Amino acid sequence: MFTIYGYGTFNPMKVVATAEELGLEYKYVTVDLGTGENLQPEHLARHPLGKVPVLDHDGHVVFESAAICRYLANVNGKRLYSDDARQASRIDQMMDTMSIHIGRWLAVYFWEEVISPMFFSRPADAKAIADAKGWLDKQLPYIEKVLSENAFLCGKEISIADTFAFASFQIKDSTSVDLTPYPNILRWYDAMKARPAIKKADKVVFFNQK
Ligand SMILES: N[C@@H](CCC(=O)N[C@@H](CS)C(=O)NCC(=O)O)C(=O)O
Repeated sequence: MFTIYGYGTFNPMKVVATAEELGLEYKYVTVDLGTGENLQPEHLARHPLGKVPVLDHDGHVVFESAAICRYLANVNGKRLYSDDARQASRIDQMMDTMSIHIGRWLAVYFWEEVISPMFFSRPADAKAIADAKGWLDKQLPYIEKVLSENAFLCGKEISIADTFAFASFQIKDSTSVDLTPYPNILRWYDAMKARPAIKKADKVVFFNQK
């Protein structure tokens, strides 16, 4: 039995989108970050840093969204991943590029334009946004080139790199991130968004409807 602990944000979306694309049966449990439920002993026992998402697979508890996505693929015949070391390294490379670089700068927009005003009554920090934009202007052309050569981020088939990255790119729908200079990223984004599994994941994570 898979249980995913999450909240209506982008890191849990990476995991739920992966679970849905794999066609898994799972239970989704909301951990309310708004009331600090993530910092209660029950959740700290699952995740020592008090974050979501967390996966519990029959008592085997895993945190960090990338690790969870790989685990879900590995225990499901490596679907959406690969048993070829070279292809797996390409998928890992793309997920790390998203986590460490591009996803990080997209998250700045979400933090500054959505979280800060909503939860801390603080306006977006224009300098933080300008810095993030500067980095994205340098880094997004790489993703645009990748997607001009293939339908998906790691080739002709969807992989966990796509489900993982899609969740970060969703930030564009609630912030001023402008992807119009990148038609192939937008083509990929719209195609991902239209997939039944992604629509389902969106409902589960952002509207709590299983
Ligand atoms: N690198 C982690 C990031 C997890 C993370 O920061 N999750 C946020 C929600 S998207 C969270 O739990 N924040 C609560 C807090 O920091 O108190 C992952 O990918 O799982």
